Amino acid sequence: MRAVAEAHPNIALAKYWGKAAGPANAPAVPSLSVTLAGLTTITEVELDPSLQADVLLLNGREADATRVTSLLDRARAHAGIRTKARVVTTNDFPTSAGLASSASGFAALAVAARAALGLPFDPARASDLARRTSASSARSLYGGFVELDAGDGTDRDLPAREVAPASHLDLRVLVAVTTEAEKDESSTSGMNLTAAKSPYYAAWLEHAPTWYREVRRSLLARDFEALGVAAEQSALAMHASAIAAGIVYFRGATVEALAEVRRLRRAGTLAFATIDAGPHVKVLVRAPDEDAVAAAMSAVPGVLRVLRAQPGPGASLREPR
Ligand code: 2P0
Repeated sequence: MRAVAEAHPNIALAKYWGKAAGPANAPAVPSLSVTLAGLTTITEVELDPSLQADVLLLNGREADATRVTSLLDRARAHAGIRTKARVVTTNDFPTSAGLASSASGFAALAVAARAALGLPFDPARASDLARRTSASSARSLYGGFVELDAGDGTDRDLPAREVAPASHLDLRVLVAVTTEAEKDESSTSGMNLTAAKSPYYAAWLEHAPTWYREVRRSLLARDFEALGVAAEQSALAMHASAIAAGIVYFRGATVEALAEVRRLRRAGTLAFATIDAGPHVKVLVRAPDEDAVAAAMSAVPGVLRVLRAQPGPGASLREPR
């Protein structure tokens, strides 16, 4: 009746942007991400027969439970149980600001909800469950480097899968935080507007699989430079397609941080940028360059602070307190 799970955000190296045709919230393009240690969501699900509707407490405040209920309804249908739930979830990093808190949130929710309903721990089943509410969250079920295929227009199961373990590459991800404010355009609405209005969306759909394949190849070859080049291209092309539809996630400090990453590269440091549906810049570096690049990014005008993360574990169950 009660279970607690923990999950970590993931950062896509090859981006998902746009949904496949069909009802199942499947991506239009394949993506490949790294799950991060050091940033954590903890979610408790408690079934409570006295509740008339699901209740969500997000970082101590009651929040809209619509998407939580969509995931819980699927899990409840699978378990043959109708009881509503109280969901208490906390992040130790800024929520809703392009740091993929929805990814760790729905991954933790899928694991905790299945356990509270008496279903066995099963990462693939939890990944498919999470994906149907938030596609990027499917990748946070697994640790290390993780991929998610594009949908094929059917309702078949589509879980993510591990490509390589966290220990595969000595990658560090430095998150240059540019604002504490919540973003004004959600990922779902941003990508749907891009699909509807951007003259470059077709070009994104055409080229995204090429960057995904190059990210995958260079990752498996441990070719950090080729990986960084392809990851940065994937992110900038995703944003270019969105910007052409009027969806601009960048702020001034985002552009300053991008310029600093390029300056570091000209000076001989292998640093590459990726940006999600928010204004923060995530810098990909190798472990020996971490301290110097973190110091350089901290000095960029408008960068508030720099979070440090590295490849980490997938979602798991915890002992309820
Ligand atoms: C990604 N993003 O691959 C891309 C890059 C943000 C930018 O997946 O509509 O919350 O819930 O499936 O998964 C964030 O979007 O979107 C995301 P929905 P989601 O990480």
